[in-house]
Amino acid sequence: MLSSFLLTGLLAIQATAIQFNVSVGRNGLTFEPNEIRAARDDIIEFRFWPRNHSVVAGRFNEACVPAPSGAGFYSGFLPTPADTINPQVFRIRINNSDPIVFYCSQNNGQHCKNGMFGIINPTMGGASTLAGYRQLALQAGNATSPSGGPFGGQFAANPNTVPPAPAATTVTVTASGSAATPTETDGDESSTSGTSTGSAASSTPSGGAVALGAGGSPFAGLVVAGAAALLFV
Ligand SMILES: *[C@@H]1O[C@H](CO)[C@@H](O)[C@H](O)[C@H]1NC(C)=O
Ligand SMILES: *[C@@H]1O[C@H](CO)[C@@H](O)[C@H](O)[C@H]1NC(C)=O
Ligand SMILES: *[C@@H]1O[C@H](CO)[C@@H](O)[C@H](O)[C@H]1NC(C)=O
Ligand SMILES: *[C@@H]1O[C@H](CO)[C@@H](O)[C@H](O)[C@H]1NC(C)=O
Ligand SMILES: [Cu+2]
Repeated sequence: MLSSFLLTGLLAIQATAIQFNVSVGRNGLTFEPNEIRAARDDIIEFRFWPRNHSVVAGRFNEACVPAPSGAGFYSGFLPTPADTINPQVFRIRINNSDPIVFYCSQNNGQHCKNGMFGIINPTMGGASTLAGYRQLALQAGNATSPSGGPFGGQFAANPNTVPPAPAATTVTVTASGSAATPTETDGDESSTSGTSTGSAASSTPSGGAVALGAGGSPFAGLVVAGAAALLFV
């Protein structure tokens, strides 16, 4: 429907461009949303959360591997301290209605293999779906980052400078925070159950914002976020 609109309404393209905003690593090893229906000239803005993620345009027949011959885009890694969001966003422009798959190439925790990917303009079944890519990703080893620096997009200032207001779900949190202390010091997230609690704690600043507002203690923020992560699991 979108493509027929574009075919019949070329004059309307400029007026209808949309900016989609994708949270990178906000809730564990995730892109949110991870399915986007975008049209030519739309912008996808990737906003980076702790700890150290990237976004790479991939290929559908081989998971966690960059698109052939430098096509697509690569943000590079954007290390982001706990309880912050990265001051920079990475924006790409959509050139056509072809499906695009993207993934995070962080291998400390094998983010791609563990589900950190998304699709722009997925097909209804067939090869270009999240389910299809997931099957390949589960069998993948380490992800590949393109050689060299970022390409295929532009950096801009993040419109959000502090973690935004928390979601309402955090009201159910209780004081079961003993497992919430982050165990990593290397700046990367891990997929193992023991450390994913820690990474989830550090990558859920919305939960932290609740406790920071209520109790004023960064530690309380981690506890609440970690407990929220436990509930989420
Ligand atoms: C993306 O964020 C901008 C503000 O930075 C907002 O104007 C826009 O509506 C958002 N896009 C969507 C699809 O929500
Ligand atoms: C995968 O990446 C991790 C983290 O960079 C590294 O320690 C490990 O050696 C890599 N494994 C292989 C098979 O390259
Ligand atoms: C759109 O085209 C530009 C210019 O050729 C390119 O740099 C960019 O990577 C393309 N966008 C996507 C999403 O592939
Ligand atoms: C971010 O991750 C990349 C890839 O693993 C690594 O090379 C880089 O040193 C990391 N940066 C920080 C600050 O942890
Ligand atoms: Cu990642």
